[in-house]
Amino acid sequence: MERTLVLLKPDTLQRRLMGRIIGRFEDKGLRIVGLKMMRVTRDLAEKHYAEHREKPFFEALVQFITAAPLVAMVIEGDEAIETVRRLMGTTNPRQAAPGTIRGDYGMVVTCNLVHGSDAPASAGREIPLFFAPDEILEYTTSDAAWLGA
Ligand code: D4T
Repeated sequence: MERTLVLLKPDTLQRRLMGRIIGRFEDKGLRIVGLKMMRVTRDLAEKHYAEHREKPFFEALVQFITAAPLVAMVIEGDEAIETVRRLMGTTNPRQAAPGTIRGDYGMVVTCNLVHGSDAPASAGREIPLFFAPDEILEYTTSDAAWLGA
């Protein structure tokens, strides 16, 4: 069982797509074990996107992610990291496959609706940035036997 950090970025909330996008993860059979709405500070944004600090788009990215509230989630499931990344689609929404979240809802690379950790090491670094241990709930669902969860 794996855990991954998922962010519904500010554009998702501004465009009132939060319910539909959370539904994609639920429909797939993944389990949401942490969820909160928050306004990301500049300090947290810079930590979360530290690997992009030298990139030309870094400042615009930090401005965007701190501009309005977002939803942070911890999602759990077998191979949750890769499964979430597949549901999200590629980084540039214009090139993302139809049927993926970015492919169905996005047009702008900065405003690409969702974030999902890209590897176990990233998930291990990112989850504690956004969640205290007691904000993550241990539970199972009644359909777990049918979903390998
Ligand atoms: P995140 O990290 O948000 O899940 O996105 P990806 O894993 O799919 O893509 P990334 O880390 O390469 O980029 C992080 C973030 O930066 C924005 N971005 C990216 C941008 O504004 N301009 C760009 O040219 C690129 C490559 C989008 C996602």
